Amino acid sequence: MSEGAFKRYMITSALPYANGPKHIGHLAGAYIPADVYVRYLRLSGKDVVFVCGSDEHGTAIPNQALKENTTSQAIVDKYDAQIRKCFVKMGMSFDIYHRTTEPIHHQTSQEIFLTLYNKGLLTEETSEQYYDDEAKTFLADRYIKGTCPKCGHPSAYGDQCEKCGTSLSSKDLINPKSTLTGNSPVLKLTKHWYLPLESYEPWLKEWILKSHQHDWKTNVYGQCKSWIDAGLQPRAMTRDLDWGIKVPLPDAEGKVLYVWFDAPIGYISATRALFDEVTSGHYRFSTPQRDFTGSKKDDWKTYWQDKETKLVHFIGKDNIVFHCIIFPVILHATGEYIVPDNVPANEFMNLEGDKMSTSRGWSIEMHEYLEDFPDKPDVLRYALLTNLPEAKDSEFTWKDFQAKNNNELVAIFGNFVNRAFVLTQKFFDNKVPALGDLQEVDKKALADLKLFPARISESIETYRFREATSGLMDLARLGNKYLAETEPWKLAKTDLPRVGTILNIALQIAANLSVMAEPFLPFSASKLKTMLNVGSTQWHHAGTGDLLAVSHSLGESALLFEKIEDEVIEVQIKKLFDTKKKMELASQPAAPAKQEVSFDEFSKMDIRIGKILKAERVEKSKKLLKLQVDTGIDTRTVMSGIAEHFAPEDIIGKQVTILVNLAPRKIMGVESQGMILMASDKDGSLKLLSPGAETAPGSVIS
Ligand code: B3M
Ligand code: ZN
Repeated sequence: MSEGAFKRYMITSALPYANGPKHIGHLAGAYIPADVYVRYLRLSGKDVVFVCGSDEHGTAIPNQALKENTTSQAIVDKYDAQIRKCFVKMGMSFDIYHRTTEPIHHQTSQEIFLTLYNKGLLTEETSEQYYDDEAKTFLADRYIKGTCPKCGHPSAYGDQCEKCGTSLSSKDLINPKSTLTGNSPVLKLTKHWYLPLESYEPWLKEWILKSHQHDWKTNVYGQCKSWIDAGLQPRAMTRDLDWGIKVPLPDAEGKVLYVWFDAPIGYISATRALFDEVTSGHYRFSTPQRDFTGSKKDDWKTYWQDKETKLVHFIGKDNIVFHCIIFPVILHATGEYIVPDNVPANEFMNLEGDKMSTSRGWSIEMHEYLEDFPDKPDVLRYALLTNLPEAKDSEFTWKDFQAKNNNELVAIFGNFVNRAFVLTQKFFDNKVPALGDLQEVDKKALADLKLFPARISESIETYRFREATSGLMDLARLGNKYLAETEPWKLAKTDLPRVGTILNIALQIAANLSVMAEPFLPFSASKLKTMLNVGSTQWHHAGTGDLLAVSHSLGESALLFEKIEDEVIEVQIKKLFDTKKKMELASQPAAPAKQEVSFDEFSKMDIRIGKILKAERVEKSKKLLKLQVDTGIDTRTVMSGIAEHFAPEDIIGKQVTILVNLAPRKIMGVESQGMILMASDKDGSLKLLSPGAETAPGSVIS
């Protein structure tokens, strides 16, 4: 269908798993580009609904609950709240951010499952699945780990290898292990419902390979083609699990819908919830970004079932098969739903030369960025947009982030706007001056300005957001260059009307920037509009030199962007390396056991509870503390190499464990009579071993 044929837009961003914080690679993949697209559509007067929400099912959730020693519900509550808050602060303009644990989502998913079931489109099969005998449970997806048959990665999951991205089934794994007990699982019979993907091959070939060969991105089209060419297989749509949406059939005790069956349906239930909320006025998850007056509860259907709706899914590359093959097959098979017009998936964004990963501590988490740079969501948006992994993996570096801010946002965009404002304040009482006769340089600037809206539109509509963002910065460059060429500050004494003409044009360019920057830099665009004292303008009005009337009073000016100093960047780089090191140490196995000793040998050690009475630094030694310890037997001096870990004042009065019959040794001229026992933690820090409750000094440890 051609662009003009669509009446409305249904835009989705991948539902993030609520099993942990999300990082800036996620933002670059499925979120910021979608937000630019949607804001642009809204500014262009289009009818658009933009949905997202937390993906709260799947084995990733109970797995995380196990790690944090809490319940699945507590995990999704915690991370849904965190992710939701970060998205707001980053300017993500969802009409609704929903949750897949909501009843309306369970209902919608079960309805769609039953539609397929009742049409006889699901096959029932009993097959062998891995089972953990000790935990007494089947091991779905992420409950099982093993070596990837494709790339040899030793901890690939039962559904996917995170290293090479291959989608797997647990039986493909080499040397599989249960993540619950570490045991090797056994095979056991169980019944599941399958979607026979192979029956849809002809339809998929027609729909993707023929119809979308030219408008889908090559990375997306290529992945789909290789999937289809390799031959599709039936895929189980249910799991043996106690966390998820119950399979709505009588003989399905203990079974839930596969998370990749229900999660994309989350887009539909979010839309349904949105229309429920805007028609009832009872808002829980929506923050409608447009006027929904006159809408009806059932209007969600037009966005999902009317052929004149353009459905676009924004995702990362690891989700391609689910959004281009499995979910469309489900939608198509119902006979009721439309399928996506495009799925502009991005590749991955690496970080400082390595793959971004929260679990390895090599990432920039959204919430941490926002804690450190609370007033700079636009700077991150800009740094990501100019560096999107659109055609291939890209790389984020802190130095580049700083350069994008200092050399582009500050030096070009901010500087241009600032100069136009300062001069207008100084010479024209902060009012837009009149336009006099135009010189060649003015005509050229206005003619160039005219080309920008179409140029940026074209990039956005073809999902080339990097290009669109440089288009925006080129507009600021145009303004900067115009001022550099006309040098109005030199003319004030001799030709004030000429200065007025130049500033009129410069301010018109600034006003155009405030319109066209909105999708990319929403916070700065709104600040600039306040400075210009203007409201919102639709995209199709942009490109002209008459956005501001002569004599229009400008608002108060402020700095749009501020320089980021080297020290700030160094702190971030250090933090990155420190976190990685901490995670590496934490994931190291404990030191192997030492050689066996006899009971007699062990009983020779006389270990007691002691109390530190005095502690002082030792001159010329960085490591040593001189301690006076009450051993219950006597008070003695112990030289202890712990000065880098403890301040003397912090350990005075502490109960410790002391080996009292260690042969005395002279250390730095002082006789040390015994040894304080310590645990050295994984991160290299030392911990005192104190009894669990106040214990008399001299108590024997055995
Ligand atoms: N939660 C996977 C991911 O976060 C999954 C996306 C669901 S989109 C319907 O990568
Ligand atoms: Zn692999």
